[in-house]
Amino acid sequence: MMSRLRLLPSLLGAQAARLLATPRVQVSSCRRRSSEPPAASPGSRGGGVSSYMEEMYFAWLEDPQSVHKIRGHHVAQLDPLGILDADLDSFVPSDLITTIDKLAFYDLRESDLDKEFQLPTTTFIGGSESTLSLREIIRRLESTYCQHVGLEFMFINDAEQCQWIRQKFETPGVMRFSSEEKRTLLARLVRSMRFEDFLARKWSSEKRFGLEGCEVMIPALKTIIDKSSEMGIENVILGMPHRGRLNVLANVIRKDLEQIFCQFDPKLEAADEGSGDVKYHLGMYHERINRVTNRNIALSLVANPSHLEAVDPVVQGKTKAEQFYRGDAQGRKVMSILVHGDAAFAGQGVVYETFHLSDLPSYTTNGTVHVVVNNQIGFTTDPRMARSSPYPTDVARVVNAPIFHVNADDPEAVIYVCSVAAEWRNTFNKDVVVDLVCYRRRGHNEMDEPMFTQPLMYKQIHRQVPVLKKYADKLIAEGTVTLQEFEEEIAKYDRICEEAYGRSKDKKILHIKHWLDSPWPGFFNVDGEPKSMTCPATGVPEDVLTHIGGVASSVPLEDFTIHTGLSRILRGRADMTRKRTADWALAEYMAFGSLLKEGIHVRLSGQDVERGTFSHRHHVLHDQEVDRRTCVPMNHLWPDQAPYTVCNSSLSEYGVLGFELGYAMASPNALVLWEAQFGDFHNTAQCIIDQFVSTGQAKWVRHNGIVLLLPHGMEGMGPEHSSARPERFLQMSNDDSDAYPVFSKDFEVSQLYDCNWIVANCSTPASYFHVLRRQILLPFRKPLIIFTPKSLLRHPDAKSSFDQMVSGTSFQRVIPEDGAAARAPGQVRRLIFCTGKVYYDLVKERSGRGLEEQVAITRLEQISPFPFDLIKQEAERYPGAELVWCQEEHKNMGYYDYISPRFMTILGRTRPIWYVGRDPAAAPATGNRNTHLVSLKKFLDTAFNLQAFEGKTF
Ligand SMILES: Cc1ncc(C[n+]2csc(CCOP(=O)(O)OP(=O)(O)O)c2C)c(N)n1
Ligand SMILES: *[C@@H]1O[C@H](CO)[C@@H](O)[C@H](O)[C@H]1NC(C)=O
Ligand SMILES: *[C@@H]1O[C@H](CO)[C@@H](O)[C@H](O)[C@H]1NC(C)=O
Ligand SMILES: *[C@@H]1O[C@H](CO)[C@@H](O)[C@H](O)[C@H]1NC(C)=O
Ligand SMILES: [Mg+2]
Repeated sequence: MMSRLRLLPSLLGAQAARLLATPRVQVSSCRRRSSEPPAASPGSRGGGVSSYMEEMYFAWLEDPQSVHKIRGHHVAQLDPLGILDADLDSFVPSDLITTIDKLAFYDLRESDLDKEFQLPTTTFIGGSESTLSLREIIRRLESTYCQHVGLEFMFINDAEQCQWIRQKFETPGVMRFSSEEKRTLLARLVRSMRFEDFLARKWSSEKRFGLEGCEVMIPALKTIIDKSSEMGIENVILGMPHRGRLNVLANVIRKDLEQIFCQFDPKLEAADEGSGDVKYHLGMYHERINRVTNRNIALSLVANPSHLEAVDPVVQGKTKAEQFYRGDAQGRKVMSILVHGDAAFAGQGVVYETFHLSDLPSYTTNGTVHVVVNNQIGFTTDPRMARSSPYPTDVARVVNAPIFHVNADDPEAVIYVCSVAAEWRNTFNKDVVVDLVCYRRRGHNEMDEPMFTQPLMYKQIHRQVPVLKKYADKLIAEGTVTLQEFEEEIAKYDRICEEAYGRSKDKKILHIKHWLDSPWPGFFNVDGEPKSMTCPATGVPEDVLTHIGGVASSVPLEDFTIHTGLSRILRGRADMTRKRTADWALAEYMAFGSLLKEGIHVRLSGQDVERGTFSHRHHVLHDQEVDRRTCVPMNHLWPDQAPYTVCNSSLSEYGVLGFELGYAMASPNALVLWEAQFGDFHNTAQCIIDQFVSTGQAKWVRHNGIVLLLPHGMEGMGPEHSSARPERFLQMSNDDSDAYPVFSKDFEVSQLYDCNWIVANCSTPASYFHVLRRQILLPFRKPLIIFTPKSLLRHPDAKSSFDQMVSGTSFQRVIPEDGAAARAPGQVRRLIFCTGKVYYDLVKERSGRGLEEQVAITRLEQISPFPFDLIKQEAERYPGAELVWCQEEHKNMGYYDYISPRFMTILGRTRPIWYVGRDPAAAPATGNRNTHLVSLKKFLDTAFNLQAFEGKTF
């Protein structure tokens, strides 16, 4: 017996172990069964020092409780079907007293059950009583921890938080509801269920991913919102997958039913731009009065792609931005709710990435309520094949979030759990998970036959009484409502649906703009069109440049010691400013700084962006003497400037890019940039790029001005780090390669308006400066992808004069040759088009060969949308020249496949555009430095070999 008792303290955790050392509990009438009587000691009863044995007795008493708190959820009755164990294991922990025979584990006998014990002060099960019989203790613990609610929280490191949860659930009678509350709950269940029924009746063959089997999700979400509104929340941002989404739009967000029904009617013609999306992906924004709290509440559901969980970081980013614009630094006004499927929550890595953002200062939203629709199936896959963790929710344990499992067929338990979850979020400002253990009444969608794969489960499901009926029967039996009242409630909602359906029939056109998740009031005109179709010049007055240069090269705080290496860099910046030039880092400073001056918030996020991967940026200065004392000079430019945020992110691309995209979604008046550590790392965020950045506007109308900075390029650093895969971005660009464009007056802007995104590889700091500023000066928003350099950061020729940045100057999509060749274009034998840093190699090679008069070199700064107009001008200026495209990437990569048909189109197929660059290859670059240089030399040779293409046909 001794040995078993010795084990116990290790089960109790640090807090209980401390209690053990100073027992506050006294054993009242407990028979000691130890073979040895305790050493003659005054014991705690006597108030003296407690003996080891007494501590053991205390453990013996305290332990049944600890075990319930820690392991009760394993035996809780969570599955409404009664067939699966929510933790995938039917094992009953041997130390958990659930039945009388388990008493033996503690060397207790049945007769002990009626002994009275003094309750420790840490428990709440006694309510106002301080002693209970062991029988009653066990009963109460079971009813708290082992019935329809399974609580996982004892892993939380904070004792106060654990006690808070114990109080919420252990206190006797917490789950009692007033009849008013019960009637509201019933009415909400009626809406939830009858909405799905209505859709099923009217459109029996349409996919809608119904909520049947988890109808309780509607009252669950509404409870979370009500409770949060009561605690001061004014804006809730929701992200959720397909299941039950239409129901949420109708009954939680309260979108007009007729708008939803319209989406089912294929006869409607669309009235807006964009290809649209299926109805169960669209977003929504709605402001209304919360009927329970009588306060204003804004609700938005963020549009999302099919890719499960991809929307999670996007919702968090949007939430963070809404908090930022409201000055809600504590997260007391704006919060997010994320709904998940069980299979996706466990399986998708972005869930983990999103959790890891939850407590980082620049990424936290001060707590999210997660709701898992745990229908114990993912499409056709059983949980046992879908995860290795006991619960689908275990991922949340990494951030110490409490996890409340609840049987979805017990609506009152669900409502209680949700209200505690909302209270937790708004008390501790941390994440919390509600796991609704439910079932899926139909197949994956309404067309699917689930009996193929889950025959027994579905036999049980067919026998299952719907939760609405069960709950209505209960309330009728207890006399809370009458059958007649219940039937009237149903009839009332059915009538609402029918009427809306009638109205929806009259609609002829469908406005996707009703489905915007983030309205930008005032940015567009009333028809949702840009207020103009021109872009002002992007240069700024010289004194602004000089002022920013001054701040960028100084330390605005007193008594602040910076690293000597950094002093050198700052002196370099001062020097450049005096000489009226800017390098890459300084030009970026000036772009950001000038926008901040104009009231535009700038946020730069990504791994190590504060310093910059290549140690060129240094936006955050660190005091070398004082730990963690930092200074961001960019925030000391002007007293009334907009705030600048620069933040090193976690080591994530998918999560962080999604987050910044969501941040950019909230307002058009911010420049939001995400920088990859090296450009090619963007591919781990490919889902956000494909599903949101490239296609978001076409699917959901919402513009987005996010900027992706993808640094490095072909610098001989091996297969990785060399190419950010421009070919992929270009392939997804939607400008037509074969249509000869109409050159209107504002061709540049209208082309930008029509495109899905902008792709640029700048060759000068000024070009980078202008393209960043144009991003905000445009009367609409488009994502911008910039391939940013490494070698040009310090290249002596890659500097720009202030003359190229002052008022009146603008972004140049194409920088034409301006040397000797341009002065006598008729003599020019070859015109090389290129982009980015290879320009400098070409110029050097040309001058080495003395070919300045024969060969012209023109740079494309913006590659997509393709500058047809300027390319045409350039080509026509050199009528006798051979046209060459030169790139550093391999032939099957880079820009060639994109530019080649566009050159053909604009030249009317009269002149070929020859390829100069590396041969096709599988890997983006070689790992061998020598091979890199040899292949560079080889293509430079071809570029200036004026006979290279003689006699070749195209
Ligand atoms: C990233 C991703 N992979 C695969 C799919 C295809 N798919 C759609 S629903 C689904 C099952 C989802 O199961 P669960 O998350 O449990 O949600 P439920 O449908 O059960 O509500 C799958 C695999 C998807 N939509 N997204
Ligand atoms: C919200 O998060 C911020 C940033 O980490 C933190 O400073 C603040 O204290 C948090 N607020 C609350 C109420 O926890
Ligand atoms: C951010 O990363 C840079 C390295 O690029 C580092 O110098 C800086 O200290 C980091 N900032 C913080 C706050 O950790
Ligand atoms: C930009 O394009 C040029 C030309 O191919 C290339 O040398 C450079 O590496 C590219 N830059 C980046 C960052 O990919
Ligand atoms: Mg599921």
